[in-house]
Amino acid sequence: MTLTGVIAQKRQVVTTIPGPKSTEILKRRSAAASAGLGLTIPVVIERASDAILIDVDGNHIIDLGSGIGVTNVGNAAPKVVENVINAVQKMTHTCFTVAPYMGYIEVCEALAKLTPGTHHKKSILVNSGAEAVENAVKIARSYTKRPAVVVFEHAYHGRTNLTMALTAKNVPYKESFGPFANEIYRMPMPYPFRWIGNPSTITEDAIEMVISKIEKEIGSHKVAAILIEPIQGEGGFIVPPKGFLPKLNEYARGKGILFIADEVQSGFARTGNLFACEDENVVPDLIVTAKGIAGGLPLAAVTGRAEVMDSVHAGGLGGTYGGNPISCAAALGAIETIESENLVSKAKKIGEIMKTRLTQMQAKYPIIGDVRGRGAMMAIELVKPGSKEPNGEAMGKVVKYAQENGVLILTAGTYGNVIRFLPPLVISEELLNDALDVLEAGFAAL
Ligand code: PLZ
Repeated sequence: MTLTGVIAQKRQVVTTIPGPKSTEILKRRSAAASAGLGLTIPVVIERASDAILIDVDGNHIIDLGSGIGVTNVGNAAPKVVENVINAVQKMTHTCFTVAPYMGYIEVCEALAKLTPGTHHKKSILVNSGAEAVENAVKIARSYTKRPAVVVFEHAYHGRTNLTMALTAKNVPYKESFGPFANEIYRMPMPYPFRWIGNPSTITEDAIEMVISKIEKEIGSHKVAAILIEPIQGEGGFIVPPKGFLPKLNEYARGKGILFIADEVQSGFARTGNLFACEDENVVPDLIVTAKGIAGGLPLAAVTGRAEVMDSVHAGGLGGTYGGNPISCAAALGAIETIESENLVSKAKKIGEIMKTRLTQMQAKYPIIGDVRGRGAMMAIELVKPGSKEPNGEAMGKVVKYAQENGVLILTAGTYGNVIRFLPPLVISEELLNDALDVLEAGFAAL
């Protein structure tokens, strides 16, 4: 496949970062685009392929963020590009609820096959993770005829009004944007690194706390859904302790509460399984997917038990662009690539390399308090040495060092002190190790 042209998968820094051209264009960005938009790396990207981003000054930057966990199959993956070109030449839009087309149906069929559980499943397709989460809540309320939704500390579910209410962190996501939707109840999250109780009984203790709060403070008969990220993303790649998700799922089932897995960030081969839930054989009633589903085109989905998905009255679900034909074609290309390139096992391998190297760095640099994650969804939490006090300042310096040396890394965490890694799953071991060398040099330079 040469549709996108081959870009050498090699880091190359040819100017200061940002270079002169980026600096000029960023002035236009400041003048034209809202100051409310964040900025991770001050460069302007002109081209990209696989795990390399090329800026307008010709710097080749290693991408360890995948556009926040989106380009799992690599940037401009050949099969995605080919499918998009073919699709856009056939039609641009009809609106699936006005006049349907094949791609949407094929994506729903693929989701039914790929998501956990062998029961009959159906899907709806929408445009963003937040929109999918909102729809999952609508569907759960419609099916159960109950109002309440249970969410967790450190959760991130989106920036729309309902999903802001579901999201935990105030700044930057919620500050000054209220009032928020009601009937949302936040539960303690077992965050192993920061758990104040006995670490050996964290699962049992956390489950007991959550169940007690649901029963005493809400009433389980009023709860439509328990919504959780199987590995929390923006909250700092918090991996719940073993047993927590299965026990939560079991409790929900016993009470007629729907278990909704938000796999927007953890899904599509990211964690070394197709979905993070599979690690403990958890079968959610509804699963929310986005990001990695379509290799960079906007698409998201809610997939779930047919009787739940069908409980909504006809016309109750929809949207102008949801499941746009171009995005569906991209998704089919991405899914094909995940299978043909064995990206599930590549994610596992990336996880092994990262875990080994990050643990070695932790032994050398005591500001790395914790190394955690699964597969190609790994993170380190930075602290003041000898304590668990968050060290956002060191995080900022390491990230800046990496950027200036041609490596894009993302941050996360309720306390603003987590460096997270979400490399494209097609990244070569050589490129990954080069990026980790830069990271290590960043720690040495502190
Ligand atoms: N659920 C678990 O990770 C998106 C947000 C980036 P959208 N996370 C990245 C930012 O700063 O806005 C996310 C997620 C989980 C839902 C969402 C929301 O997905 O496609 O951004 O709406």
